Amino acid sequence: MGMKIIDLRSDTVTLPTDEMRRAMYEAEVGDDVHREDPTVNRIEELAAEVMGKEAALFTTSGTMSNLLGVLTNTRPGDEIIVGSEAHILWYEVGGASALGGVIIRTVPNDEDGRLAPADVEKTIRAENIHFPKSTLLCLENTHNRCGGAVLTRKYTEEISGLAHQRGLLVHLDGARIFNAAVALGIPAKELAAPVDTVNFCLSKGLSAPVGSLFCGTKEMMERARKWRKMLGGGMRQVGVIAAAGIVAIEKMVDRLVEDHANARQLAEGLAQIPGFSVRPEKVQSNIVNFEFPASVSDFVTKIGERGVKFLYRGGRSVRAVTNRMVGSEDVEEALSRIARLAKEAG
Ligand code: TLP
Repeated sequence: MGMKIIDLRSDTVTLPTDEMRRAMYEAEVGDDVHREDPTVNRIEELAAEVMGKEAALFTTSGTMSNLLGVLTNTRPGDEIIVGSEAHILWYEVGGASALGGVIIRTVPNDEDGRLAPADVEKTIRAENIHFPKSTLLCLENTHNRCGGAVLTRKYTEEISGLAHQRGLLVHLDGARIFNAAVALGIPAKELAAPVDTVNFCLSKGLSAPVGSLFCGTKEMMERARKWRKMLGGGMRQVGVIAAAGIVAIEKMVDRLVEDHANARQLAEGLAQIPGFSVRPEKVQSNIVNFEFPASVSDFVTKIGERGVKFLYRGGRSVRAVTNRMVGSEDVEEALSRIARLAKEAG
């Protein structure tokens, strides 16, 4: 019998909507390296508008946008400051160092994805013949490894103000900035206002198949465009992809509240299953980090065999990310499969 697969590994597994596929089919296109793709030009204008920046650049991925954040805002030999749990540090293959030639210095992230201003302050290098120059602070909102934690506008202003005062620029990894905006009930541009450059992704909760946007000043985007070309990211009739991204920005943001409600439902349900450790009150967006009981060895593999997919984080730690492919009734079904497995094991 067909068992429904409930995939909670990531919101990157979302498939394009029918409206996106139609928009892709009908997209007006041209050679974007010559800036002649009207659909790409449109998404870049739209992205700049929603982030409140002068300009934007369509990129292949969040990884590329974040790398552009480093390449555009620093010089080789500089030091960048990132959170100890930052995606840039953990999951971007060390590109900032390998390709940007920068030193990555970390400051501890608290469980809410924040960096303590005092820690940032003391990490910024003074002027000294021996020292590299601190030129960039990187933030992340929502914060992936910190369980989808949301940074508020006030915090973003405070920490960015400190960096600016000391002569650093600020890059925001806003891969899931719309989740943060929806959770706070404010426009995304308010969260991006205090920073110099921001990345956001189309291919996560917003369900587009490919693409991210890197946003900042016109002058920064001109330099970033050249870096993107060097990285092999100068694409041609890429309006075919951008068309889906326009639907993502215009139509897919508001429904993120459903993913957030489902994440809360999942966390509350897990809290009821003996041995599972989770803090539902900490769930602010679409990510739930939890621990499974010692009695259920190999939890992720075993529950995977029963059609519920999670991301294993090491030890007894697991990540779930709710997304458009998983409804409230699927969360209920996942919880009952988990409860059954736990009962059989323990
Ligand atoms: N994150 C992916 C994996 O890399 C872990 C996921 O499934 O969550 N910034 C943040 C905060 C991200 O979560 C991701 C993707 C990226 C950047 C990179 O985006 P892509 O995958 O488009 O390069």
